[in-house]
Amino acid sequence: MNDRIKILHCADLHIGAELSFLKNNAASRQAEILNTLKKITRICSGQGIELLIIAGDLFDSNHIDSAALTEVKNAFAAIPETIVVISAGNHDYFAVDSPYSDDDWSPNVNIIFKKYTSLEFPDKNLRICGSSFLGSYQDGCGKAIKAPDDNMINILVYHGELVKDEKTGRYNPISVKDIENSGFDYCALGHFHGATPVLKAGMTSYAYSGTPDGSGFDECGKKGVYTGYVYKHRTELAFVETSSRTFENVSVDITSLTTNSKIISRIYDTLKEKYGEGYTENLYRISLTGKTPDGFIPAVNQISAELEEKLFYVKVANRTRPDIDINILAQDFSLKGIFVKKMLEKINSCSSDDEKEQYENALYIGLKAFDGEVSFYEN
Ligand SMILES: [Mn+2]
Repeated sequence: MNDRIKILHCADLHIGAELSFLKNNAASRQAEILNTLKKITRICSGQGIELLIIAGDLFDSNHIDSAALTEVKNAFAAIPETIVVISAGNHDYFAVDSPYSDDDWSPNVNIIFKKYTSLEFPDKNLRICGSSFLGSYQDGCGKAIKAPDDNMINILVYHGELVKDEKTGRYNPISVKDIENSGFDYCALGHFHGATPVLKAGMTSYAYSGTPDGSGFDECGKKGVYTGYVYKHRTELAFVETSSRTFENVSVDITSLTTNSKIISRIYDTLKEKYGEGYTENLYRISLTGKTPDGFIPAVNQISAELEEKLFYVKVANRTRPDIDINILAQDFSLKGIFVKKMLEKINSCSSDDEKEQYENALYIGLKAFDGEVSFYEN
């Protein structure tokens, strides 16, 4: 009898997301994300994965381009030995007009089309319970999340938010208590795009695999999937990177640099050091920080344009401060002095860091205005 099952757990690929912020690169990034699914199915065939779990939001919506949909179906049809289980997430929730209602998915594909249901694969000694979204929001499954107490390997495939108290979430909430009481051997979770380690509550292991390939600057760093074995009451799973390139927020201190070309070299040096030889392939949001000599403003548009010749995607923002003593300025009996004094009062009464940063920006842009140097697109 099978005492373990070899799985690959992924979720939240969001195939078909528009990614319009990437402008000219949006279409190629969409193609890369589709390609990452093929990479995943190649891992399945190459490593003899018995069960491929997709824990929701495979698609970004139910209106998926038919060519992309065909490619997805073909990718699963190409791994007939692997059982594929797909749950529908809040983005690709199950409905009569969703791609999951099509009747031409290959026989190895099992789509969960209920809020909660179970599937059995007796020859693998495997039971899978799954939960799919039937709309954009969904109450949790609570006490229904329960595996029979038997010798089968019991796996839960669940798209939803992990919460402290299941009454608080709108996205099919599940609590650690629910997991602890569930009796499953592994809970494969989807919805949060950052991977968690494989955690344990009671006898049940659980993890978010996160998205296999990022699609925004809120999803920085390496992305991937979990692969390995699920046994009765334990797992042996490892995180495998699948991202084709990464999103990175990077701060570059340009204190004491006074030309745009020196700033550009500093940026390249920083990226090379942090991300190694392949650094040009990533997507960067770069913040210039530090103090600049009074009167010098880095030309972010020019810097961006030059960086774009080498980097796949880059956006540069100026967060530097002029190297001036603001408290001395505030004592000045001039309109400028009064402005600085008033702004410092505002800054000191701010209740949050975000608010403080906004007023600080206003202060420095205001100071530049006194010198007549503010351009329309100040950032
Ligand atoms: Mn989701």
